[in-house]
Amino acid sequence: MTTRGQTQQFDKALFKASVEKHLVTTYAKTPETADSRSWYLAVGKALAEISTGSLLETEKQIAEQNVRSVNYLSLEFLIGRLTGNNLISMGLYEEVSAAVEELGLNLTDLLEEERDPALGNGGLGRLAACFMDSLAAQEYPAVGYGLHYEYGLFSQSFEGGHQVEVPDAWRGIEGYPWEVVRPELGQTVGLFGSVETYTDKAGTSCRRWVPAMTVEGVAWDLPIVGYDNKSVYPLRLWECRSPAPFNLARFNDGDYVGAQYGQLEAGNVTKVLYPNDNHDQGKTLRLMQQYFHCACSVADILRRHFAAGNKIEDLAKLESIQLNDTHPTIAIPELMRILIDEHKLGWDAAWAISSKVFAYTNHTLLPEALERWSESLIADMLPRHMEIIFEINHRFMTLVEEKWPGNNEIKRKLSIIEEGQQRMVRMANLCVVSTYAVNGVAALHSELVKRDLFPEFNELFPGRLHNVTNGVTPRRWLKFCNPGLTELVNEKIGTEWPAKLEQLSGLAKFAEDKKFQKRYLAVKKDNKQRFADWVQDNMGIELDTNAIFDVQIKRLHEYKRQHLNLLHILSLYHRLLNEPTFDMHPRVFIFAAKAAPGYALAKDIIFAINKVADKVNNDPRLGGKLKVVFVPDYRVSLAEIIIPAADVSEQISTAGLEASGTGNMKLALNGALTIGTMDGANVEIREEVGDENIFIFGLLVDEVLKQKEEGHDPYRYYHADSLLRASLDLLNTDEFTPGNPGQLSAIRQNLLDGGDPYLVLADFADYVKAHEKIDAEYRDQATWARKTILNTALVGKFSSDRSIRDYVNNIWKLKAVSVK
Ligand code: H2P
Repeated sequence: MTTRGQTQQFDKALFKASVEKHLVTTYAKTPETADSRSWYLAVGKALAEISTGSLLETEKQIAEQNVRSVNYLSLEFLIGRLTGNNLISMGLYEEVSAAVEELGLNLTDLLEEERDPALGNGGLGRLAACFMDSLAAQEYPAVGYGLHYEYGLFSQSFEGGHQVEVPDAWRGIEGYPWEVVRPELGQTVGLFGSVETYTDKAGTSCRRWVPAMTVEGVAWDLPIVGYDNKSVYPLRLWECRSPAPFNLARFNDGDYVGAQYGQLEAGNVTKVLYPNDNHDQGKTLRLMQQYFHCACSVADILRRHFAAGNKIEDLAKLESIQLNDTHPTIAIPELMRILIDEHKLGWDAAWAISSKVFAYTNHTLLPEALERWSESLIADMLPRHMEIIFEINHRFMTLVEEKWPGNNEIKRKLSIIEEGQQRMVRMANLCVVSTYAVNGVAALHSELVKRDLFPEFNELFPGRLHNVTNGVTPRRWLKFCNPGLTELVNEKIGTEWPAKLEQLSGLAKFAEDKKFQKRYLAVKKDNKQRFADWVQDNMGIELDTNAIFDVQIKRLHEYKRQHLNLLHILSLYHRLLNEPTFDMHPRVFIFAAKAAPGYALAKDIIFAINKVADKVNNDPRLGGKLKVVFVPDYRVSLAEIIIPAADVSEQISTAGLEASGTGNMKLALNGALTIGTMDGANVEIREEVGDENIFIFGLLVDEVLKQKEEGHDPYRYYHADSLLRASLDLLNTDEFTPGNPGQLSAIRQNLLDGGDPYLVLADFADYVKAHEKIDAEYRDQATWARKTILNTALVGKFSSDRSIRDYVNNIWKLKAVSVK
């Protein structure tokens, strides 16, 4: 029996039998002994059985058609829980809900048992997950390649307000029900050793790498289920294991390997995801992770290529490899090595292929976040790759000399190798030189990539630099996470929008409709209640759903300026206590964020927000007007309950520094009004929703640059603005840390004596003004309703389906394959 939208044959009795079978045979529980978690695992396994069949069938049909596909290489895929989302894509949500009910279970409760696979830090990893969802939904042939970390991003708790990190064993003891191991796809990866010259049969002198050791790559596939179709694409995650026993005689040769043995335990390579502290620290194990990921993935791409009967010369015709940031850059010299050393192509022939296979996405302009690896580290671990990088650079420098004869300054600037005490390899430069397309992730960001980051490259390679504005999947970020709004939208514009988000514009005509406004606001209220209940149950804080829910959820970083938000909260606290005429609508400030374990100031900011929260949440003098909630352990499943409950979306980075943002899109889609700077995709959100439906403040990119050039003087703002002064000075008292003054002063110190590198003080006054406007406008509920409805209606552009079509049309040139 198949119902509408259902893409899989579904027989309720058979499904129930399968769940019960897995409960007993896979998880060794009986219906009597099973707890909720065992039932969730059994349901997950029963569903995975269906999707694995479809995955194999999709692989087969795509291989038979031998069409062009994209390979998305990313060190991070922040997929979130799969069960609920896959049920929606399979069109089986109601059916499975009914089936488990007959087993005496509740689907919503079961879904809560799934741990988030936290295989990413933030936006970059979440984007990769949305892109896989959109590739499968639109049936553009694709494979996602990532790493099978044993531990994902740490889980976070707070002790006395301080962040504490605990390892995240996301698979649990039983393993993750959705993953399936593919032993036949295993790869062997070399490391260290040397390069030797030898003479081949034809008498030609050749180079080859003789690794000192090898490790084994094991492939695990997670199913990416296409929405409302029969395609299931693999997200292939590589796990590193040691071959038993370490078998190369050379392993015992050189002491240099022996000396590093501790780090070389193969099992360590994919042990844990590196937290993103936006600071390259040249960690050996991180480079090893990157190479392991690339070597396994490139080998698997070639395996598929040859298995379909293709020749190496046709590689660029059939495969594109998208590098998600510079993290998988080492795939470039890896492919060159294979083409030259193993397939015996000459340099030019190899380059002609390789440079048409790779494309690169840049996600940041922050100089400290642009990866650089020391030449000596690469030369030691991957000696042949280092040779190839030198050769790429040598030929590139010839090109630069032709374009700008005798200009050594330009050469120094563009060179892949950075000269200095320790020579460094600039991975972004390697990417731009070696790929056929480079893209930024929002219009403004892509302009800045052209204008400020790579201007000379843009001259040298006209047409190589593109923009693809990010997007988010409407399936997870509206249909799944906001059932109330989904129902309302379905009623007004039908049910096709999850695959055609631009149709949401059909809601605009109801923006003034009083009845619709009421219902829309009622949905928001319900979502706020759902979140408030969660906060009550998990944190013991009571929230009033009549208050404005003001949300900032994202990685903790100075450039994202959670401390600007904090200063505003301090200013409200100060005014409530000191300005007798000051009035404000009750506000709940909601934060969620992890700080990289080594990032001291980020951790100080978390501590300060927690301390301020302790105080204001319990201060009767504030009359309940001000609440602050820092939700611990931010993750996808938390975002799914916070976002639908948000009234205000904080997107307040220093202009020019947030490449795009994607939380801004999710929040606007769910009806939160943005308070934001002219940065990243905020600029395009404003274009779509209109200036009157967004609260823009702060310096523009060029004003930021000018102010930095002229020398930003934080004390000038401090002395000129008494509210700012009062707010900052609160950090020096013991107001929030009774008996311990100075515990929060590091932030104040950074902003005043540390030079305020992210211009927090310069934007403070304008930010406060924008918040006052929000306060006033929220009080007029009809106006607010119109604005929030228009936000949902007018952000259809930010579907990741559109982003993927941009990539497909402008970069990858793929044709959809409809799986039968
Ligand atoms: C980063 C950028 C965001 C961007 C995202 C996806 C690295 O994410 O900073 O501006 O939207 O990539 O392109 P994040 O800061 O969340 O880790």
